[in-house]
Amino acid sequence: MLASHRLRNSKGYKKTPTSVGISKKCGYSCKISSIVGECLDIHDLRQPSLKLHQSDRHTPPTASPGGKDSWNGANLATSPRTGAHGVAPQIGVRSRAQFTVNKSPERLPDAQGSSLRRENFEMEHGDVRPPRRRRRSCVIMSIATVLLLIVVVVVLALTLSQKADNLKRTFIARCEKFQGYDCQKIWVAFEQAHVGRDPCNVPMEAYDPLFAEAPFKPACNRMMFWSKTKDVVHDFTENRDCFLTLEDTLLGSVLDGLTWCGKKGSSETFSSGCPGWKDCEKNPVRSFWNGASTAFADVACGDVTAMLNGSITTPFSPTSTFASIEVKRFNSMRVESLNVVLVTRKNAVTNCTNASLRNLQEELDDGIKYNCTEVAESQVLDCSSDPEKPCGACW
Ligand code: JS2
Repeated sequence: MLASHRLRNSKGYKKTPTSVGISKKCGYSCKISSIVGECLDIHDLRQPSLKLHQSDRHTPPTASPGGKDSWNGANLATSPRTGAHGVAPQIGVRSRAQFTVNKSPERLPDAQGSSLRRENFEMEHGDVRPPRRRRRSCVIMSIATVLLLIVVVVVLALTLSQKADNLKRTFIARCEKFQGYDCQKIWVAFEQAHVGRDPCNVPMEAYDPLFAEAPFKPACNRMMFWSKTKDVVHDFTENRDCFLTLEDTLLGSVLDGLTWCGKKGSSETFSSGCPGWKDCEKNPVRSFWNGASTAFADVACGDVTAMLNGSITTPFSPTSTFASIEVKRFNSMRVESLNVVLVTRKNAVTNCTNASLRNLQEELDDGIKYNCTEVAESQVLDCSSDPEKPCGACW
């Protein structure tokens, strides 16, 4: 619906040539010619059979107050405030119109017909209901709008808090899979790291109390690190207890795949509307995983294994968590050797002579022996699904 006033800018009538508009102020629809900018055609919808026409553009009816005009006996009260049948002032004043009365009763056979006709009529001619009814429907509309807004806000708030509750429920449910831990205490230690803080100002150290509450225990000769092989490595470690990755520890498995953050001035933990991994350095999820990787690599001991991806050109990517955090923490005091398992698919693009793997050897703490084995992904998956096969025989 075009509000005629909006079509009228301060300088007069420049917009779309002709259009039917319902003037917000008067609530009437009228054909507006942007050329002359006047109502060309006005219909009084209260009397669906009454059609106000402006045959001659520039001569409005000079109806005498309450008197019959010369057009088909239409009765036009022309007081500037209400005009004929309460028609809005601008008709009386500026537009010249011809009024025709079409008395054909058959046009409105029954209620359904009449409302249909009324609709078409209103579509064509705008809202001609009496001011009181119009005000009432406006009030009803605004109440409905306000109610709708309240419902939307309430639903949104409920959804958000539900999402936050879901996060806590998931956390506790996953935590309780591990025996001997006080999961409520661990949740509190987890929350204190980010609640009420700017979600881009949560450093790794903020999670130290959490790592103290659920420390990573060393699993010498069984610790598995990985990079760009998340699915195949976890398929292997979830089915075989030969090796342990960070995501197989309590904290790693509880928070794997989850997103969370806090907000200044709020005591809640949110799971949506949080900064992404790359949005800012010190976001809660990134700080947690960097802190967890640091703490997990710090307890690595004996023969350590790393499953890397032989189907990408840089299996040891300098920006990866494995390269930028974990390898740097391997201390030859604890770590005897690092065995790289380079998982290759049919479309393997590299092998153990890959340049980035030479960078890895240079990165390793002196004294840590290095070994690399290319293994077909299918062989790893076979081993995952065959618990009888000894771990050492998988590669
Ligand atoms: C965001 C997540 C999650 O050695 C491995 C593991 O110890 C791991 O924690 O970090 C190393 C792998 O990271 P890298 O080398 O960057 O490999 P990637 O394939 O790019 O995996 C990135 C995932 C790092 C940590 N992380 N980060 N959200 O849900 C999530 N889960 C994990 N493990």
